[in-house]
Amino acid sequence: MFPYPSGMLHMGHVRVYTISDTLARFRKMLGYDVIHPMGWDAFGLPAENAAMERGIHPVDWTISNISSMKKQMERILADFDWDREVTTCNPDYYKWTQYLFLQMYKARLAYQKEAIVNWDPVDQTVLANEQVDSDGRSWRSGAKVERRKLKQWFFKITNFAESLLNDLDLLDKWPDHVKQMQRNWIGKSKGAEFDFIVASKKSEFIVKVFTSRPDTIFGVQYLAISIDHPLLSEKWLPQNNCSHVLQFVEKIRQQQLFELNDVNIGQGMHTGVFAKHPITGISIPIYVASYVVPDYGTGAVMGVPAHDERDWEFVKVNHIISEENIKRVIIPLIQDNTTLYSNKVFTSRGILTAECGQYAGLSSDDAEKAIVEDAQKTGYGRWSVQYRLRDWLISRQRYWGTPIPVIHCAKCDVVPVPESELPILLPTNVTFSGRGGSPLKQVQEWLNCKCPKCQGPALRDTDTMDTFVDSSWYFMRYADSKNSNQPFCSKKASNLLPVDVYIGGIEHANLHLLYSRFFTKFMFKQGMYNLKGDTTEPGQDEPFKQLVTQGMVHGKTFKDPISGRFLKPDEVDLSDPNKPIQISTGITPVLSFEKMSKSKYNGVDPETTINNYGADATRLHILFKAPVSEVLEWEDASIIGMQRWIARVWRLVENISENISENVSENVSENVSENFSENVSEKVSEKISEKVPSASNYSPNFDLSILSKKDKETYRIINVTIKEVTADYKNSTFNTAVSSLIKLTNHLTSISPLQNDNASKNSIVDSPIYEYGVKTLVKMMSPMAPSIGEELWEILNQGKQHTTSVFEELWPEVDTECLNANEVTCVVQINGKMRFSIMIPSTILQDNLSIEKLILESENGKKWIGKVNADKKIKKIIHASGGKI
Ligand code: ANZ
Ligand code: ZN
Repeated sequence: MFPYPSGMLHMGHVRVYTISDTLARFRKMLGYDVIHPMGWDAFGLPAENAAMERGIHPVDWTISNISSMKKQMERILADFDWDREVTTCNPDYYKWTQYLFLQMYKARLAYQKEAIVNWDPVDQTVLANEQVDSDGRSWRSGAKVERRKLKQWFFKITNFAESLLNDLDLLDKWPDHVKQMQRNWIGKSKGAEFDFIVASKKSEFIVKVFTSRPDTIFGVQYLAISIDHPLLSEKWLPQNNCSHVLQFVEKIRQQQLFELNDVNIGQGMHTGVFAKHPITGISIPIYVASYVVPDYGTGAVMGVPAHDERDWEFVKVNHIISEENIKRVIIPLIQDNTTLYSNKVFTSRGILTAECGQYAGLSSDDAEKAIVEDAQKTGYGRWSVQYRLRDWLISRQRYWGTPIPVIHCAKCDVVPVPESELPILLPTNVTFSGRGGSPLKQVQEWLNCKCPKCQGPALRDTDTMDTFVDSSWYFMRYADSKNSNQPFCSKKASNLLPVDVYIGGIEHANLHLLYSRFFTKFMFKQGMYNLKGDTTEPGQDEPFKQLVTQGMVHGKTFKDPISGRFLKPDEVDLSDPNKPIQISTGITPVLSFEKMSKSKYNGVDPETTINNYGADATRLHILFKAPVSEVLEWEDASIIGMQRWIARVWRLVENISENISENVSENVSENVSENFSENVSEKVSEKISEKVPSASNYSPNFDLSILSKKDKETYRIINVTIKEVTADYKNSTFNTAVSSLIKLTNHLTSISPLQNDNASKNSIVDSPIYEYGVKTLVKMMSPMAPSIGEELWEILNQGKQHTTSVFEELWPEVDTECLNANEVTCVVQINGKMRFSIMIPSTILQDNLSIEKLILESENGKKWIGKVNADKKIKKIIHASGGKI
């Protein structure tokens, strides 16, 4: 996920881009043609706020932030394809965002309507529902959100609700909890709609209700409508009651204006209007109630107090009926007198009571079907599916965004800007007052234009798009970032997409990821790309094959144990890292790891870390300290551990290099290297064209058959490590990859010739297996620690004329044949007593005669068997599980 150019890379960025960079380098070494692009989600409010606070134009602020963040990305050694860079605030990009808006408009998926919107009084703009948290506060400014009625642009994402929901099942490489969050967000609800008729002398009004429990229809004792319901008019409200009711509605509206989500369930008032129950004909009172959501379902609810907690509460608070008059129409399947109705409300499904006429005795499931089917025949009801998902409100009354390419003409109404006139550029001479509406309204020469249809005077739309529109298609642009004729070339996009691995924070589970899926489905439907040449194959309109959600980075936090106050760094004595002391009191502060924030004094600046420990150790720490999806507890002590590991690998390499330069004849090493690199480059080109991930690339330059027993074991350990580490990289389990590589380092250190006092330096050169091990180790650590990897690779190849980058090498190949242990333990019993054990080569496991021979010829064999058994005969060979004998 590309970043917002705030100007500073924080630890979260460092984590996500370390993960993606490591994966990209690994896949390149496997032979893939990897695209590892980067861009900037560069529109948005902070740039405008900076303009107001500091008098810098948003363009300048953004560009300077991008350039400093780019430098920081280089410092963490992230190898991005900068030639594909995408910046959403550049006209060459937003031209195509505007183009996509026009395509949406043509497809009738972009429309304008008056709507009650969430208004952020601090940022002076409209927010999407998704940008308001459960406290009713703006996700950005933190201000309590108000509600206002304004004309706004929407994208009809609800048209895609069904495929956005169903296609989640195709995303088998997405975390389940993210898919579940999207399912909940889309919120599909199956139920039925019933018509309750309000009849007056002159005409009738149908109050439609949506219910997820049609089986409870006989238990309806009131209806509740939202404060926006059309029944709330002078025409329908009884005269004596009308002003009273409308006053109440206004009161609720005012309350909701300021307390969006603190809606009191109990607030309701009888409208004085009654409706006829569609089956029983009983007269049902209609209430206006604050709990009914205006834009969900039909904005009206059938109240069933016996079987819904909220309805129970509502009738009690509003004294609609007394408790003994509550009509129970569902009873539990298994009746137990003690529990029956002991909780008063019975919300489960069950059996319909005698009150339910012809449906009495049916189960909830059967009754539901029968009731709705009968209703459908008669016409007073029907099956209905509702989604919680709303259309996407994309208008923002701000300057720093993509202008909506629409013109308003007094004669022709809304006229889209002709595609040939794109982009509609943002004017640059604007003033930022921060008060009321978009600064674009003030720029007269920009605002006034000609109507493309009638050529008369007209006005530009002064809204800009939600920045989530910009980020809903940027991954497609990476496929063809310099195209000036189209958003992207269909063929290029078809070849490259979907994105193989998409990495980013869980906070985007509902917003960005849903919008991107919607845009991708739309672009696919428009025929803008086609992955398989066959449009019917499912899943082609999904943007991201695999999703990795990285966990947060938490900082070490110290609290005063008495006051609970967060302590500043200079208030804690850390001279003994295991025993921190609060300087003022001399006691041990409370230690925890928490989300980094200024108020907790626990932030860690990536620059400082890199200056202190280097980028390689920083990256290794990030990858080693926690699995990618989990919280990472930032601790400098563990970076030091990574530094030490690097130093140990360095020593392993130096062991060889000293000898390479001293002892290896130039000629030999050159020949080897030439053959070697020829091989490699051939394989790379072959693989890139085929996109096939594995081919043998390295035949160690020694004869396996003449290796000593010890070397054979080392060879096996190296190959087991290759196998494990390769799988770890593929699964993004970098923490265990580091563990395995450290284990290999330990082993290589233990056999290192320098470890051996009496070994001459020459013995190193006599140990090609050691060299093979060290080279393999360096290659496999390189994607995680790229600069040290390059450096060590260069040292290892000192003798060569042309040293290549380690990233031009192919990933080490596993020799699967050697993976099993070479020997198995054979336990020898003599006359029922265990006497000794002996190692048997795995190659002769099936050959009992050879096993016998080995046993009898062994020292223990001669000693024991010769003693008790003159014939030296072995009675039985038993092969136990696990290869034991
Ligand atoms: C009668 C009933 C009886 C209900 C019962 C529930 C239990 P979901 O699953 O979320 O779709 N409802 C419908 N529209 C509403 C609105 N605009 N605002 C507030 N509540 C609304 O929930 C559907 C249920 O929520 C509907 O089923 C309705 O109450 C209520 F034993 O109808 B029910
Ligand atoms: Zn016109």
